[in-house]
Amino acid sequence: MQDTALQDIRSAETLEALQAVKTKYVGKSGLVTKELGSLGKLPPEERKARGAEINAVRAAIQAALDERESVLKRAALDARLQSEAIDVTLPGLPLPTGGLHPINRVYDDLIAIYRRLGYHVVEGPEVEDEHHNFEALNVPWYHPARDLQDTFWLEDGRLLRTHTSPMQVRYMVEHEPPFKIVVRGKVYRYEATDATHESMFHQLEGLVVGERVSMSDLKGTIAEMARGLYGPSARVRFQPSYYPFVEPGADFAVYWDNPRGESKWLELGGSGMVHPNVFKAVDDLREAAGKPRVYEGLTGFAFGLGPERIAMLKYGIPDIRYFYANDPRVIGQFRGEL
Ligand code: FA5
Repeated sequence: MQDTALQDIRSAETLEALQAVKTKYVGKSGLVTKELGSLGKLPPEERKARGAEINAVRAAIQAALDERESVLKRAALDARLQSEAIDVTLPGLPLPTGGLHPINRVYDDLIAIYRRLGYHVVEGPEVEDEHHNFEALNVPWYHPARDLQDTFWLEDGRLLRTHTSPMQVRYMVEHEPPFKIVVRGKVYRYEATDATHESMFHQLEGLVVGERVSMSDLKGTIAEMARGLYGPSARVRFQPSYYPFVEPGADFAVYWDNPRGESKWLELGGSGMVHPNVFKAVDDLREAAGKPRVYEGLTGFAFGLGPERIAMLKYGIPDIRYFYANDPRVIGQFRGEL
């Protein structure tokens, strides 16, 4: 029996087959177990020798079973590892990814241009006080220009900045000239919205202060920006305009060969030479903070523009309100492109 059992064990190819062999010989009603059970029928003098014999057979079978089991188990594990092996060189599954919002892309383009021109990029608070948003920018409380930018007021008397220009004041109070900065950020106006006007939108503000900074520096800078955005064919146009914090002031527009075939002058923003009253207000604030007056007598230019207008044309978005309605059909078009 031992030989046939060992033969059976050797030829068991799977753990299930081995289990069947085990049951056949050493299971509850297996052949060896039965032999042991029948010892009682033997004459007492034969029992001991026969018992030892069967136990030896059982031990040999059990040892063979254990060994075969560990061999089969290792083989099964190897097979599993083989079949479940991960090929790390296979391309991954395409997962839905986010993407940069079109306004951020336009900001990135603009900021890359200005960094190339040596500008620092700064940001400032969206909650402002009247002094920085209006007074220090030469817009006294009785000035009709306040009506040009209707304001969201907070209960504590502060406000949501209506433009990024208050950062001109904040930066100059903290830093000494010469410098070149651009400011990026959100601005807010209490106004009826339409296809080209939102109550929350963005601005990029520029400010350059130094000795003999001139209007032609301003024009050259805006032209450089236009060419950076739209290529060498871009042209810029300046038209006189009024902003209390600059003198003279000018609106600027860009014209270029638009691949969409809708070439027209794109009104981008306002600009001008920093008004002497702004420099004076800055020096007053500096003096109050124990800092030297360093701005009076200098010149500088400033500009402010809305990236929404650029993005609308660039991406063919007909209504500014689409940018912030969180409609996945709009935002989804910019997925994965970074
Ligand atoms: C200003 O806000 C001035 N601070 C710009 C400036 C800076 C002038 C420095 C001179 C020197 P204005 O209100 O025109 O100006 O706004 C500037 C630009 O913001 C506009 O040309 C337009 O592109 C954008 N803009 C204004 N209002 C809205 C609006 N409701 N929705 C979307 N974009 C707007």
